[in-house]
Amino acid sequence: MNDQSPRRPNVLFFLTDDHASAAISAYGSRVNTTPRIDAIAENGVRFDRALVNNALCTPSRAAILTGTYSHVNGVTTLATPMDSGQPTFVSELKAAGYRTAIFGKWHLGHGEGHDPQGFDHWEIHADQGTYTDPVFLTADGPVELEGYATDLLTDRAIAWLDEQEGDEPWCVLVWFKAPHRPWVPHERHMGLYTAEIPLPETFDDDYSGRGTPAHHATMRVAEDLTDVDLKEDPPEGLDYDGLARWKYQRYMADYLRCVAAVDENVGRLVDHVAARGEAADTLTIYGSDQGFFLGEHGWFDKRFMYEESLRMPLVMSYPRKVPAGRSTEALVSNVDLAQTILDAAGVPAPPRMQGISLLPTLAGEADAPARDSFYYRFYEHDDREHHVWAHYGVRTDRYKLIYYYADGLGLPNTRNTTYPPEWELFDLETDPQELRSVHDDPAYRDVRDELTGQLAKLQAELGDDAYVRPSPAERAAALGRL
Ligand code: SGN
Ligand code: CA
Repeated sequence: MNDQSPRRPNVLFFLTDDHASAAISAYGSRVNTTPRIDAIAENGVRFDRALVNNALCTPSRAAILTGTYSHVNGVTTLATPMDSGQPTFVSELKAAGYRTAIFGKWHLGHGEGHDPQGFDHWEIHADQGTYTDPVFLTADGPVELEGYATDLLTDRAIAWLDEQEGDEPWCVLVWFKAPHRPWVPHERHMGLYTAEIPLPETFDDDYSGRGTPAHHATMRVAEDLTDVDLKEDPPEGLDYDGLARWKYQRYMADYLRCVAAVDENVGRLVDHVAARGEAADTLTIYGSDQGFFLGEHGWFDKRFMYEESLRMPLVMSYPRKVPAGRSTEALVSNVDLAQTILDAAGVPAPPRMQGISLLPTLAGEADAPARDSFYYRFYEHDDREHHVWAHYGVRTDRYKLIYYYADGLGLPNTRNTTYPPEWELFDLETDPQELRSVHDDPAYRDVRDELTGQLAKLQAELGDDAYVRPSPAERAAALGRL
């Protein structure tokens, strides 16, 4: 291949589990540095408003792979495995001659109809996976490996790349379990983050400006972290605030150590691709399946449509076609990634895909297509673990409207109760931390009415139905698992 001829890019796609942009220095982290993730942004584009359609692992991964919203791909909750026969960017790339592989967290179900399809090769964690001595499920059965999962996945991806012969481009997904709960660091990182980690400004939030769901959720650093998360006993005699602060330090130190291992391994793989002489023609993507609360509002976990969990970190580079060193505030989405990758590869996207290719935005085109409003829906209602209520909503450049629709789509909730629906409206310009809903403020009546209309319009455009009920299979799955 001569250097002038356009080459279809390789795709190197890192996805982490629960990595908030507040723990990435390219996004201005106050708590850590991530030089190798930052380097991807420096060589390409940092997306400052990349939003997920449903801030939970399984649904977000299904949206990323299929380029569709949850009501289209059928993966609404953690308990709804994906029909993996539906078209994904990977299956389309493979059909177009790419060599394709995935290493790491899949979390979209196992067995016939749910195992990865469209991949030449797959080695995946069972469900959530483990940090140490992981078992990888493969087409030939389970394989037990000794070591630290973040390192091992990278080793396996490098080995697979080096086994490939021929000139066709490749697409490798390296989807880390880290830094998901219970945050188990490698020994080599235990010396990091021993100094005090600064608290986020909203750590002592009392939820007074929000509706019932924020009060009701059980994901408080002070109350809901367990022994497995904390790994040591707190000192005696701490009051509520003292205990909250001690737990925050414990939680964050391990979380950031897990991130340090990710950052190193991102670097290792990026360096390996460069050593293979493929840096210029590789589309490198780093993202996370959702954001995460790192003590903001006193919380860990995600699920809510609030900014910290709604926003995924997303940086991409593709030196042959994408100028270095830019950032964008365009409202982009996890649903856009499939079409972006296919566009870069010159492979047509199946018409059912519902996103927007980000390639024009990446290339810095002035008239790049963009959305002016974004649709979110979280389906698990009052789940057993964190008790977040089901909700949907719309986010625009300035505002966010959230509707907690309360009936759980007929899904069970653990307290066997229903709640009256509630609304929240945030003005992100005057209240970026979302501390005061202005839904009932007469000054915002017009904004509220406009957004309510916008929400209905988005649901109609995307084919979602506010009142749709789950299928019998979905309901059975939820009854068994939620
Ligand atoms: C586990 C975690 C939860 C987390 C879900 C979903 N608990 O159940 O805290 O919200 O996963 O996470 S744990 O104690 O078992 O770790 S997701 O990333 O898969 O959506
Ligand atoms: Ca996740």
